[in-house]
Parts: sequence; structure tokens; C-alpha cells
Amino acid sequence: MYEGVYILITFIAVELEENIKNRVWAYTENVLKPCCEGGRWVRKDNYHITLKYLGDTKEKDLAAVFKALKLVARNKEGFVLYTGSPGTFGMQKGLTARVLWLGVSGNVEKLKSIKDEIEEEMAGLGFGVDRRFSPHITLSRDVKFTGDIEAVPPLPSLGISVRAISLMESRVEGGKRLYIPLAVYKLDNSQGAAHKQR
Ligand code: 3AM
Repeated sequence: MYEGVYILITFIAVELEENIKNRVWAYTENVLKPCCEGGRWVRKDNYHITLKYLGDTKEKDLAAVFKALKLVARNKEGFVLYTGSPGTFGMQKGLTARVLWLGVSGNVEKLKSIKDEIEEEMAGLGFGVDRRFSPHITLSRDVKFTGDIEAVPPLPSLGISVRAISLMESRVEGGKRLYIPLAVYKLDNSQGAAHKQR
């Protein structure tokens, strides 16, 4: 809080169903972790697919973000993605990676077109534009590999039913990173939103 303005850290994401989180977590624990040392492993509850990071968001601007997301979700159909293979960002000498993630396949074009619409809407609200998009589920950060990460067996492909987009708040509470849905917009051709205000 400064100058009477309340600021939240927010991002827009596809939330994952509990059963997908459980399967990904089991794969991470049983297959990936044994090939790694260290790493800041994402808690199961925090698994998601980021569409757009907004960062600092003034509370007074939330209404406009809600309205824009409602517009993006309107007249859209749900679709299916699949979990893919693990991959990395920021790999150094094949030993450490800034991010270890699980890729997604399936109707990625549909996801990309929703992301593009979100970029347009958010640019109109003054947020920075980032067209790069490599959809993934982050599993760990700053992780060191003790085995060949590219040789690990893949997770059997799981269907991810994309039925909504969510505005998430990122905050730390009691030393724990929490991702909290502030509003969820269904891709169901209806105008309705399951709106969870803070
Ligand atoms: O889905 P992932 O984990 O890749 O990396 C952060 C996470 O994405 C990303 O926003 C998501 C929720 O925290 N993120 C955090 N800070 C960021 C920044 N400054 C960022 N993305 C872009 N710029």
C-alpha cells in the first residue's frame, strides 16, 4: 500500500483440475525428482498454465481487467489440451535449468488465440505486451540435473479440459507462495462468470 493505492500481483491462467495436478505431482515426485538435486519445486496446488503475467495491478483497475476477461471468454468453446514432455528454460551446460516444466500439446492454437486476445485487451488497459508464448506447467526453478533429463520416461498423455480462464493473485503468506483465483470466466458461450471477488 502506498499513497492510498492497494497493489496486487496478478496473472491470467488456465487452472488445472485436481486429478491432473495429482498425476503431474506423482510424475514429478517419482520420475523427475530422482534425476535432480536442489530446485525450488512448485507446490501441487500451484500448478497452472500461465497465459499472461500482469504483475503489479492496482485494485482500482481490477474492474476493467474483469470486464476485459469477460469479453475474451464470451462466445468461446471449451477445448482440450494434453500434457506433454518435460522441458527446460535457461539450461546451462546441460546441468542446471532456470525452469523445469511440463509441456502441453493438443489445441495449442486455440490457447494461443485466446492469449493473443488477452494481450490486445490488456494492452488497451496499459499493460505491457508480450507475444512470446510457450505454454507449460512450471514444476521447478533453479534445478540441477544429476541424470539425463531428456531421457526420462514421459508422463502418459493426460487430457486437460480447458473450460475457463482465471485472473489469479500471487502472494506470499506465512512463507508460502499462494496463487488465488480472483475471478473465473467460463468458456461456455454464456455471459456468466463465476466471480470470486476478494
Ligand atoms: O507459469 P509460470 O510459472 O511460467 O514465472 C511466473 C509464473 O509463470 C510468471 O508468472 C507466473 C505466475 O507467477 N512471472 C512472474 N514474474 C514475471 C515477470 N516479471 C513473470 N512473467 C513475466 N514477467
